[in-house]
Amino acid sequence: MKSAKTKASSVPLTLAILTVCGLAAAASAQSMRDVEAVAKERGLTNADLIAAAKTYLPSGKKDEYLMFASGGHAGQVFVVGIPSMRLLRSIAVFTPEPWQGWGYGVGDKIIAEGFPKGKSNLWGDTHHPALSETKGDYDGQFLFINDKINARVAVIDLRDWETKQIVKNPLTLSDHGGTFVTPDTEYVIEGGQYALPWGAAFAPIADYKEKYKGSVTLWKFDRARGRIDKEQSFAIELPLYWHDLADAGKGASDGFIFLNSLNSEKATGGIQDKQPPFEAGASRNPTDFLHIIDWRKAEALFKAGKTVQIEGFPVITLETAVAEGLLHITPEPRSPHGVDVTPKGEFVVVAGKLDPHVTVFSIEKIKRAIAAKNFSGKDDYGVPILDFDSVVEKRVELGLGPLHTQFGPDGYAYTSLYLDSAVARWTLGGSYGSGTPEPDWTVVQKTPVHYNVGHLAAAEGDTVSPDGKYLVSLNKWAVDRFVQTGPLLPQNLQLLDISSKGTNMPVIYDMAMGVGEPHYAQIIKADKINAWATYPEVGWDPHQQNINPSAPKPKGERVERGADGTVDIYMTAIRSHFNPEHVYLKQGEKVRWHITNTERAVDATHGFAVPVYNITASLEPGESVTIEFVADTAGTFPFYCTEFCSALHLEMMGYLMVEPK
Ligand code: CUK
Ligand code: CUA
Repeated sequence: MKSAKTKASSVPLTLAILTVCGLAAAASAQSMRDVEAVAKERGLTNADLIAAAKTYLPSGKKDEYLMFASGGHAGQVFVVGIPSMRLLRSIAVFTPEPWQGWGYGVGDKIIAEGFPKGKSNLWGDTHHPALSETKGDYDGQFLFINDKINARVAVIDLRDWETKQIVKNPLTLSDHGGTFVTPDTEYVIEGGQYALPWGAAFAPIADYKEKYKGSVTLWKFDRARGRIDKEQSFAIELPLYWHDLADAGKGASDGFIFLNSLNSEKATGGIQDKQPPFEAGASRNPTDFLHIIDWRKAEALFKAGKTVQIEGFPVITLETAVAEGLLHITPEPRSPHGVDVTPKGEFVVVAGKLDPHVTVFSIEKIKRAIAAKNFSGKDDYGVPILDFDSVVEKRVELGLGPLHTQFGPDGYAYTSLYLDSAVARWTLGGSYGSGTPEPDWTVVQKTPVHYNVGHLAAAEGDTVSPDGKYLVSLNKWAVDRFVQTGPLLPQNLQLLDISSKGTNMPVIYDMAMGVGEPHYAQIIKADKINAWATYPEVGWDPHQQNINPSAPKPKGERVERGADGTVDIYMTAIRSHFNPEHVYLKQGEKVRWHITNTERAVDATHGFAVPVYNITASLEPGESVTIEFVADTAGTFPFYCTEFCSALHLEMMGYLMVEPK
């Protein structure tokens, strides 16, 4: 196997320079000499120059793809342009973020919708973003993301890139098998992770087998409203294994959810009492269980009312799931992590962290085994176990620590190798086999990455029509790749060029991500997203995605005191003033401060910030917001615009004067 380490190739330097400049034979001798001089001075090889030419975007040129990456325990989403690997935006989700004005007067109610057990919680642990799909392809309309720490799911509208909804799962804390969408975004799947008593109620570990539960939740998505419809959502009780990643079937496997698990040992840890720790106890068995769930059957049962209410939420019990034949399991080796469905849906690729192989299951064989009741037994909960040998298509040895798999358009699959710190390109068989020059089910190339890769994201690489071209390796460690940034290092996101077949799959860019730990990411063609440049009309309420008839308008600025003692302030913002500029309140008054940015120019965003009161808002052109607070602190407070919006931006201010009682 050839190493793809980017070292000087045998391409003559001048040829590389010609490629870089795109000048072909007409290139002036002078510009060739200029490039040669820069390359020499900076110690750049031919491969470096080619990588630069593939990734560099001159000022004003735009990226071909957008990567929506989770932010790990930063609790946000990060959006990166490809191939430039420039961080274009963060999208505030579970964690307040002052620049976007999220959680400091605006968005607070959405964040609070997701508070667990009624307690304030101002961060999240985002893992798996899911772009909305139509017929199994990204449609660019919505993005979903899970919060692993508190089992929450957020909905982001990709017209204005703002979080619109956060739902808290009432059954559990900690989810990991989310978010994944069914092929037409009928449901957003959220698999739980660590087994817990329902509602995370108290139960001693001695009651583990009796009281602790597993579950997967299907959140119904109402595309017209752009919201999850909690009333049409339900969950399925699962054995108390720890559930890990999930994927939705498509094409040949449409209608199924695949959810893998660990800790089939039902280990309960207890290192402090000299019991085997979880890390040993939960990885003893050579296999765990892949769960195969027929979600259409489950939906029919839910609609027929065959659920029980748990924590106020409809749940199909494990007993019902088994009796109705909607849940099957099959062994999967060893300490499984990733489960990924191939583009046409005919195979399911499972990677076990402690097994050098990926195991490829065939949906045809799974369907046949279910129909023929070809079971090798039942687990402790009566769930039928499909005979392993009769559902496996192939086991392909890739290397150490395989985790996650993505796909290309041509029959290639790409799997991250955590322990090897490499990305493996290998060939699928079946109907994909003809797309590659190499034989089916073989490793073609392993490109080293720096270091400890987790997920991979290939361009549209988990859809029904992957694009190929680019793949990003989301590496957990950076070690020696960047200037030392103190003991806490950024993540290293490495861009690989996967446009050629065979062994040519070089790393062409290292991007330092110093704001969070992206787990998963999805890469979408940039022109599929129709983002607004400004809000459609002045007085737009982003929460309703509609015009707010009572939004402040020019000449309608005023302060009104209601009979109930609530003060409504109607304010407009335009370069370079707020109106009104003087606001008097009495200590203790309840305030609703409405502000409209009446600008129509692209990028004419104004900020609005009030000291002491912990208020900061970002008002994009046309946007209208309402900030509610109690004027509990007397004093004089200069409020001002936080965006440098014009030459007289510093003058865009006013005084809030709160008179003491
Ligand atoms: S997980 Cu982080 S590398 Cu949460 Cu998808 Cu595998
Ligand atoms: Cu408006 Cu600065």
